[in-house]
Amino acid sequence: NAVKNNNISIIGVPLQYGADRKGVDLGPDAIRGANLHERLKALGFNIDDLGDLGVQRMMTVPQEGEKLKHLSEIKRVNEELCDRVAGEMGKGHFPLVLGGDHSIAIGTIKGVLQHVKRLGVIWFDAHTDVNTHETTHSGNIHGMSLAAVLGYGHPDLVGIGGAENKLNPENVVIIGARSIDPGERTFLKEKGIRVFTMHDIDKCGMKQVMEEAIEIVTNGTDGVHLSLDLDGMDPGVAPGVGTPVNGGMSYRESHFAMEMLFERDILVSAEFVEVNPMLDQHNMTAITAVELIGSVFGERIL
Ligand code: B3U
Ligand code: MN
Ligand code: MN
Repeated sequence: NAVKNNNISIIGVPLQYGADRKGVDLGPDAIRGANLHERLKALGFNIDDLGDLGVQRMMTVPQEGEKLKHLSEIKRVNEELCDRVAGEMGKGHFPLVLGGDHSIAIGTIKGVLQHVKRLGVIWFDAHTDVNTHETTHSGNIHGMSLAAVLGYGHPDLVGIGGAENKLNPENVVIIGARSIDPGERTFLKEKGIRVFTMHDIDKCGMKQVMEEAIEIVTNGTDGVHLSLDLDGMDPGVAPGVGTPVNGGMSYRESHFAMEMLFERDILVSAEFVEVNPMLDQHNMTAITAVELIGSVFGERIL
């Protein structure tokens, strides 16, 4: 985990097909460019940057009648990511995955599941990403990745890294949600997934939300993965995202949550996704991402 393990393996995934929008493929470089290495090295970690996975650069047009946009390239990249993450964990390294759109959570989580069978997941997001091929309106796979790792959705997505490897809904929490589709609402209720909406954060405060969340993701598990979509934060501090939603988590709330994760020492892996430099202002969203990463790995004010 983050404290005992001194080796962090950085994997960039310049994928934009899950969002069907250019720019988010530039996320990994923008995050690196905001002094990621220096920051982590200053905290005493050894950094092994594996570079970016190869992704088809051409933005292909979704095929006629193709309900899930760019399914085959997304599947291919995620399978490669799954292997890469599993390989780094096998070496005892902490995988830090940089997106790319949120469809890459499928590859990351399936890779972690190869080593940590009973895995808890904290999903920071304005959305809940539990659409399936049956409920999606957009056809964008980044809105389906959490459902896929729970074992629901298109067989090509569920099958990545083995359909038998999946999360237990009892050990998954979503934090920061404020845009949920009707089909997702049904799914969340049916599977009993705990969602801490912005309403809950306003009502109870981030400290209590995180305490409850940590209890859920650690109960009977052997490790926790953090999947952080930058659109979970308020667009005022993270404007460079494809689907901004007003009323998000503040800079302070988000940092406090990351600091609590470090204090509890529960993470085995993390990913930061949906940074879109083409929509950003002064690289602000990438800088915010790196600052959050700093807090996850132990940066303190004093
Ligand atoms: N739920 C919508 C919107 C969305 C999901 N994730 C993002 N946007 N970033 C969908 O397309 O499934
Ligand atoms: Mn997301
Ligand atoms: Mn989102």
